[in-house]
Amino acid sequence: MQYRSLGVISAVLISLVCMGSVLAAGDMTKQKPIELKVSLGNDKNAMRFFPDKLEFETGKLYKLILHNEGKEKHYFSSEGLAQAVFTRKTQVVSADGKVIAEIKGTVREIEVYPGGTAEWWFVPVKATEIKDLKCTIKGHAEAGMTGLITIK
Ligand SMILES: [Cu+2]
Repeated sequence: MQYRSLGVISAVLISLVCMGSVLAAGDMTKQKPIELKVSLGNDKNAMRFFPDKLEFETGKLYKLILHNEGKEKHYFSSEGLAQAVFTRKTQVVSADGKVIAEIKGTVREIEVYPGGTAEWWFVPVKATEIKDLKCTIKGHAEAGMTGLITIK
């Protein structure tokens, strides 16, 4: 009899714990973000994304840190990525690492000035291959500023 009630109590506790984790996973934008840094140009090559092959997984929260190490401004532009993610927010970061602006709403393109940093927080919602990542400044994509994004 005692063992039986222990069994029932354990079953109830186990279900409560499971429900808790199900509820916690319900809001995918509240996870601890996976950080990924992309440099827009650097001193060796001003016309490239480093890295230029990006991989994400659906259902995980990412903090994509776009930092311009070069001497001219660049765009991180991808209609395909914009359509495959849910954007939680975008942040503008000052030179000393403080968040100085937070923008809500969908994102398609981010322009980052020399030395500047922007963070795009998003959750991929669609598995796909995206080939339209580029810098939209005239001549930059042609010079090699393009990239490939895979969402698994
Ligand atoms: Cu550019």
